[in-house]
Amino acid sequence: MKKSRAHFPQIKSIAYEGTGSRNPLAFRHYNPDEIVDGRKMRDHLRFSVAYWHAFRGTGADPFGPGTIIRRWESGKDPISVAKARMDAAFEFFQKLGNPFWCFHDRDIAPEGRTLAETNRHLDRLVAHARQLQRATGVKLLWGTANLFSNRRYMCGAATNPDAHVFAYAAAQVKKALEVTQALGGAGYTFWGGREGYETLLNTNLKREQDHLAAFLHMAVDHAKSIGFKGQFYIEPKPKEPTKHQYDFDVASGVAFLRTYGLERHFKFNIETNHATLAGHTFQHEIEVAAAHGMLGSIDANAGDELLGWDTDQFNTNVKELTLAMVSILRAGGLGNGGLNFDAKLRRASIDPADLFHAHIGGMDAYALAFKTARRILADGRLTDFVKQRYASYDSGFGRDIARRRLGFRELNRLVLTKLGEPRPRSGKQEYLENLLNSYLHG
Ligand code: XUL
Ligand code: CO
Repeated sequence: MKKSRAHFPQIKSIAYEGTGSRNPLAFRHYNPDEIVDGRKMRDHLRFSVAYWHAFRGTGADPFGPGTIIRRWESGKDPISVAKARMDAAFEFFQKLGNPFWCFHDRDIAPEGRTLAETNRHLDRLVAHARQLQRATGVKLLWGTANLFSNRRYMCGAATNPDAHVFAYAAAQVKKALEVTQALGGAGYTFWGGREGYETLLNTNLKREQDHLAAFLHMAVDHAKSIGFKGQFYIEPKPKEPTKHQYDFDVASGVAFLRTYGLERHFKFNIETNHATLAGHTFQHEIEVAAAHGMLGSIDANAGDELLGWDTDQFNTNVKELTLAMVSILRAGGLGNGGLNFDAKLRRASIDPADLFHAHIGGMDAYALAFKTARRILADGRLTDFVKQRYASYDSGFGRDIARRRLGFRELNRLVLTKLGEPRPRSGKQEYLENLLNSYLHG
């Protein structure tokens, strides 16, 4: 650990200094040790850093190569570079104070010439990660496999028209699951990668979905056979990289999992920017998952409403996050999931300190949202309003409707003989928007 401390020499550990602080490298709202409902705030929010953005992102875009140059990337031997990068990452985690991290297999170790060589590289870096986890106390929130960057996966992995590619992907995920287990991962994520299509001219949609389900069943079976107890997540995204991704949004994910008998084994990892791309709010996706008892974890980021792609920005929109937090807390929290910053620096944010500013901002925004959401729920006016709105289903014929004890015939008779014309009642949206603002801004 001594050597690794040199990677961010200019930055000290980030402390909570409260809202009076003018120190940009301090938390103003996130106080990890503050006890809320008998638990530390760090254990409520379970922040995680995404290795792929924070330590593999370079600021590259379709118009130019990377702009973000890191000192530890300069070595010649790829394994030594991977180790130095990981040292830098764990120094960053320690200074930031995030209790968790997440990675793809290929983020942490380079591919070799064969799968066997790739696995050997991975084993060396996993051994290194295990040491660093032990030394710092940082834990793995979830692992995953990169089934989308290599050329072999250009037409998908589990949905590839070539069974050979399916088999290769299966071998890769087998190893990724074992590695996640070896590092004590609390979960494992399946994001769709290139599981989708560009054109139906060359695609058998039904077969591809059947194959994806077969793949996920194999993953469930393998996890069982090795005793991996972590939570499996599906991370929906409607498009990008493919024109149409099969795990379009939470609702289509629920339908897919139920159709193929997989619903007991999966929850959802909901990414804010993916919700935006699907034409939903973040809160909508959380509510749909919660309605099915399948809210798992969050990829905490933001998109740009003016752009049609995954911009993966750090989210500082406290209003959006407060509404999300209301829904998360109402659903009973994230359990073994967490808030993983699947977010990257802008291309021009090239200073090492920018990586801290980005995560501090995201953590503070979530902490403030968490506190505000708790106030909203404790105050109860919003909850009561919604409860009252549906009160007619709590008794009498309304309760009989909800319990499916009445049919059209009975209701028809009831309306004709007794109820007559309903009296419309205001939805009061503007009043509620003002109420929300009063919690946010006083
Ligand atoms: C891509 C994305 C992924 C997953 C993990 O849009 O969100 O980084 O979170 O594979
Ligand atoms: Co993500």
